[in-house]
Amino acid sequence: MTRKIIHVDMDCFYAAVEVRDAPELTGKPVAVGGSPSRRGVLCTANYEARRYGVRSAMPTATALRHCPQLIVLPVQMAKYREISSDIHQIFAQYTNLIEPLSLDEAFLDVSDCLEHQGSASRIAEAIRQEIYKTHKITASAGVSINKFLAKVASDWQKPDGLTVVPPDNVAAFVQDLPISKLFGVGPVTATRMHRFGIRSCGDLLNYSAEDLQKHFGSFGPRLFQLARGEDHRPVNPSRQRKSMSVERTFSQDRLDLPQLLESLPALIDELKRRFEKQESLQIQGVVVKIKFADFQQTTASHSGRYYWDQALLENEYTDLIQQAWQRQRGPVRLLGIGLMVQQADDEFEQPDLFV
Ligand code: TTP
Ligand code: MG
Repeated sequence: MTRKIIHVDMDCFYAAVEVRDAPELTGKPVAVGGSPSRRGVLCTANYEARRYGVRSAMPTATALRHCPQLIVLPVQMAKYREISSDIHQIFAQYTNLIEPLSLDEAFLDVSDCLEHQGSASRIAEAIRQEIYKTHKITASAGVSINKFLAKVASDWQKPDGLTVVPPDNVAAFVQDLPISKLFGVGPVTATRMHRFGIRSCGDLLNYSAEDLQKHFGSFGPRLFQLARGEDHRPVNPSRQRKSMSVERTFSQDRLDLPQLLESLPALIDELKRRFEKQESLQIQGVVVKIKFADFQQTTASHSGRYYWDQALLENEYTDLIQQAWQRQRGPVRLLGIGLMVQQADDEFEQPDLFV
């Protein structure tokens, strides 16, 4: 049966929220991120700022060279998280099959949804309108028969766009699609493909699955499918993320919160070394673990995408440690901090066993 998949992605999410809350900034280049004096990086920038070449993950100092009048606002994760969970509630009016990818992005499988006579395009439009009505920020959405096409489509007419790729348009849509739009094709793979003269999915159609496997290894069969607009991955509401963590058992229990927090910078340094050893890891969340002197253990976590920004992560961990510590307020024997991570092209490492 043909599925109906929607991908919703908020437009310059953090920046949009900040401009909404400070209307005098409307029309000005605005970014959200760490301060240049603390070697911070930008989480995102609005579309006005992007015109100057300002990009996500760019060091704030560099961004200010591109655009000296750029207004850089601090990150307010708690605020974005709250809006994100409200938006999730809007999705939940239409389906339970929701796979959040980050605070501002999710896949929805609306194949069985009866609202709007089951029209996925009208459901997507209703969701976009509802988000705008309640939060005064815009979302873009893509609608198609699978996750790959829905995701590419949501990006097609950003910001504030809706793009629908119906089943009979799939072949034409992928024909001219640049290979850089495929999950798992980063700059390195793209350059290799360009050397073969492969620029669009249409160019890939000339290669057999065996050829692609020979040239691109285990990714080959995926390429073969993607070039044909095929993607069988289900929308998975409970996708597990891998984690990476470091912990420390104290030789003497930490008696109060300030004492406990003293050990945070060293743990963050250690985590950073671990994180930087692996290439192209995306951070999907942060987590802390506390073991009290009586061996009771508790954890607290925040999900959401992060770039490695020391000051921001320090804030997040401090917040979580406070949260977790409040539960028992006693001496602590162990503190652990971790990241939920995903390989940038991990999308496809998902076992196809579910299919
Ligand atoms: P994106 O959807 O990637 O970006 P965006 O919403 O800012 O812009 P676009 O209009 O192109 O969709 O990410 C959503 C938010 O998550 C973004 O506002 C900032 C944050 N973010 C990080 O902090 N780190 C990351 O690695 C990514 C990808 C996003
Ligand atoms: Mg977005």
